[in-house]
Amino acid sequence: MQEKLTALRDAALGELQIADSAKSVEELRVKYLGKKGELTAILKQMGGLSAEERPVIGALANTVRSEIENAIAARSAEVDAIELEHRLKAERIDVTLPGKTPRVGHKHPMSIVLDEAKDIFISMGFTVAEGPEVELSVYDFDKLNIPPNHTVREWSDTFYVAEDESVHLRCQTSPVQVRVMEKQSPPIRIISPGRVYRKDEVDATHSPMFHQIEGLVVDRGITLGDLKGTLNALVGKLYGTGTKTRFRPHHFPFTEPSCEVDVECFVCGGKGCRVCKGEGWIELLGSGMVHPKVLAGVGIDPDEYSGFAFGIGVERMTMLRFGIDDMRLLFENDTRFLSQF
Ligand code: 2NL
Repeated sequence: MQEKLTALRDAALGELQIADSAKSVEELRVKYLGKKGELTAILKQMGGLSAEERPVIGALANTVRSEIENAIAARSAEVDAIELEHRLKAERIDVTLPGKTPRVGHKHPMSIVLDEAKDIFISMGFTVAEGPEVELSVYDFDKLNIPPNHTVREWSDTFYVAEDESVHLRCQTSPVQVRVMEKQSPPIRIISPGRVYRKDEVDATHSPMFHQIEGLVVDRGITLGDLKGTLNALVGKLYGTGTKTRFRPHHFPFTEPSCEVDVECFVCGGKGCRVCKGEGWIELLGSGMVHPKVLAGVGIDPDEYSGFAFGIGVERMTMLRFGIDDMRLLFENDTRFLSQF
C-alpha cells in the first residue's frame, strides 16, 4: 500500500505540473482528493491492514494528502497568474489609437428662438400655460368673438374633427388663454406656446402646422402703452436693442383696437430690398387690447379690468432671426442645414 500511496502522489504531482488552467487543476483535485477520488479509494482498503501497519500507512496517507493539497494550492496560484497574464495581453487597450468623435446634436433653430422668447417673457413675470391641440370650437371661436360667418370657420380653412363643427384642431393658442381667464382671476400674465393648424398649402412661408406664442396680460389699468413696452422689450432682446418697430392699425375680432407690429428690415436697415419687398419693414406679429366682449365672456368685468394680447409665429420669428428664406427648411430636418445654427 505504501507503494500505491507514493505512486499516487508522484502521479498527482506530475499531472499538476502540466495542468495549465484553473479548470484542469480543479479536475485533478476531484480526481485525487475528491470523495470518489483515488486517495479515498486506497484508504478504503486500510481495513485489511494489520494493527502495526495501520498507523504507519495512516500517517503516510496524511502526508500524501497534504503534499497533494500544497501542490494544488501552489499550481493553482501559478495558473491564475498565467491566466491573468493572458487576459491582460488579449484585452490590452491601445490608448494611443485615435478615438471616434461622438456626433453630438444641438437644439433646432426653432427651439433656440422659442427658449429665448420664453426666457424673455419669464424674466418679465409671465408664466407658461398649455392646453389641448384638439380644441372645442366654443373656445377657439365663440369665446374669442369670432362671428358665425368668419372665413376661419369654413371647412376649407380649419381641420374639423367633428361633423357638427364643435371640435377642431386649434387655429391659434388663444383658447389656452380663454381657459386660464375662466379659471383664474386677474392679474393674469401668461404666454401660451404650441402647435396650431390651418388648411394652408405648403410654400416658402406657409405650413398647415406651425407654432405660435401667444401672450396675455389682464389687470387693472393695462393700456396700449404696456403692450408697446412689452413687445419692444421682446424685439430688442431678440433682434438687438435699437431695432425699430412700427405699430400699424389692423383688425382682429378678439382685440379692440388691434395692431400689427413690424420690425425694421434686418437686411437693408429700412431702405427697401428684396427680403422686405421694398417696404423697409417686416411684419412680425399681431396684437391688441383684449376685446371687452371677450373679457365679459369669461366673467371678467371689462369696466374694472383691461388687457392686451398678442400672437407671434415661431417659424416667422426664427426665419427673421437667422435670415432663413424658406419655412420648409425648418421642417425637413436636413442636418446639413440644421448644423449651421
Ligand atoms: C394673429 C396674431 C393674435 C391675440 C392673438 C388674443 C387672445 C385672447 C384675447 C385676445 Cl384670449 N387676443 N390673442 C390677439 C391679437 C393677435 O394673434 O395674427 N392672429 C390671427
